[in-house]
Amino acid sequence: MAGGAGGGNPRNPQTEDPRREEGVLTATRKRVARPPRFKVILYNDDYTPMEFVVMILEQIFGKGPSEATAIMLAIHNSGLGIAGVFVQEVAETKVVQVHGAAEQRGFPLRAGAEKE
Ligand code: TYC
Repeated sequence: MAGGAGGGNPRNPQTEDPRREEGVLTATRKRVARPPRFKVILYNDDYTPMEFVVMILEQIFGKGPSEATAIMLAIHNSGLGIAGVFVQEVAETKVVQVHGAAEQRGFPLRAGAEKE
């Protein structure tokens, strides 16, 4: 059938479905839960090497070298910074990974997860 199933205007599929008529859309649409997001914050200290923080930002947070360096320097200069934003379980796992990697090397780097 020309114009697609249902015969509605293919450029305006809202006209095809009676549940989507004007004024009804918000009343019938299923609400999709959007889970809260958590910032993973890295804190500055005087002992963790800059290169190690950059490596953490690359390996655990998936940043490229220039963004990782910029975030590390912002933390170094301001005291803390956001490494990434995730759902709670992922954020908490990243915090554990940061602490594990830092402790393995004997560095005092600290991280925390904070609800947005
Ligand atoms: N301040 C550290 C140094 O001068 C570098 C550093 C940056 C440490 C960021 C922790 O989260 C941090 N070696």
